[in-house]
Amino acid sequence: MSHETFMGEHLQVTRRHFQRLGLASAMAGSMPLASRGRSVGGQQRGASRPVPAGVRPEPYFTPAGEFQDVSRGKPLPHALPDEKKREVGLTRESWRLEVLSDPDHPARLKQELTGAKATALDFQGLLKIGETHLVRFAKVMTCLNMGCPLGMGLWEGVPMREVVALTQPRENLRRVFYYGFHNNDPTQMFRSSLPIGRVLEDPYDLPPVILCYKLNGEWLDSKRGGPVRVVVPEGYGFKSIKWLSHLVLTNLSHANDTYAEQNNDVDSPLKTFAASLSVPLEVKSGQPVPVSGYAQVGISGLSKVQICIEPADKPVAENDPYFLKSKWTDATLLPPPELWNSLKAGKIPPPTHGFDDSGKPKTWPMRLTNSHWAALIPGLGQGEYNFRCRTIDEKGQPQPLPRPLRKSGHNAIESLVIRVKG
Ligand SMILES: Nc1nc2c(c(=O)[nH]1)N[C@H]1C(S)=C(S)[C@@H](COP(=O)(O)O)O[C@H]1N2
Ligand SMILES: [Mo]
Repeated sequence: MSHETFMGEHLQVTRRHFQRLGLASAMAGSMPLASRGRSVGGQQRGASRPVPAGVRPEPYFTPAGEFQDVSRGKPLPHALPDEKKREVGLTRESWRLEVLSDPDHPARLKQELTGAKATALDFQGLLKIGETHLVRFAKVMTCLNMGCPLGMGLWEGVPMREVVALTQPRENLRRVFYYGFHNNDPTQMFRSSLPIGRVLEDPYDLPPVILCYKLNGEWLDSKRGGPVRVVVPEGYGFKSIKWLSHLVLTNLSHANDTYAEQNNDVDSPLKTFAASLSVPLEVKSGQPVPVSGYAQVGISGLSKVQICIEPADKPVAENDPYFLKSKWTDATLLPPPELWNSLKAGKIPPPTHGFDDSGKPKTWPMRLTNSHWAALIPGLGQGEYNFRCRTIDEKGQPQPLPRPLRKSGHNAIESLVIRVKG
């Protein structure tokens, strides 16, 4: 989807919102919603910077082919020729999953699932589990350090615990390591891990950790990690290993994720934060300024999005890195989409975690997904202003609190300049 089409869609939902407020004319004026670059990490980018692919008011779910891709591997596993994919287990027909005990820190299992013993799980076996244990949930895929989402998906599969159970673990099992196809080159292995407790049980009403084989109702394609990937509902992207080939059951007590190598915090779940999508670069004095954007709803939920506009020459308050002393006003959180256009029939099929049987979200905004917001700033006097937005989570904590540290997930407050002409 092109940048123009994307912004067209965003404008459509926000326009509907402003029209309900009787403000259609305010928007007609100087084409105030002309898109501009989003800021990332507080730095303003050029006006031509494309809107992040993963942020969609409608159709809301990102078509699989439009996710942003950050996959590693030389060659990229999804770029291998079909014949090679068949040979290495990257097709539904050839896929096999081994579930092994870690030789260095063994877990005691009744049996391993191995290729050698012809007990490895195949795709039919996985689907069989799905007949009785199907899990489906909405989740935004976000890369830890990038902040901007790679895509919003409706992910479908079976709980990892059902596959672990096939080995009949007895004791000495504290963690699951897992990795996928990596061109048979140990230096290319991209692995992640979870405490066994998270795999066996779902705290705080989270969906289970799944072995995923469908996205938005279609088979998971090769680029998104198919035939099978892990999806960890509350995790950043690096926990959701693609081209899954191995689960290793271990008695080691700590993480050994590939992502830990870059000074990343590999245990912290998704944060809540807001970002703008449409803020005018320049407006006329006295004219109301419509602004809009999205918020990622992390583990602590979302109660509000707020905005703040201050003269650019206002002295920066001391000891206030999070602008707690600034004057913030509430933006409007936009309702869920009426049609889920990227899905067949435009509907969320039952059962889906967090949705009722008619396909309506049980709560909104919904944790682990994107929400959209809009606000109208009253007319301003001539000059330059800093525009900021932030979230307040369900516990009342303003972004980037309670977790402002950068390496546990991007959530810096962004800052944009609006010029008001006489
Ligand atoms: N096997 C494998 N899995 C992987 C990766 C990878 O490079 N190789 N990248 C991870 C990272 S860092 C992210 S952010 C997500 C991105 O998922 P997506 O490609 O579906 O957007 O995949 C994760 N899973
Ligand atoms: Mo990532």
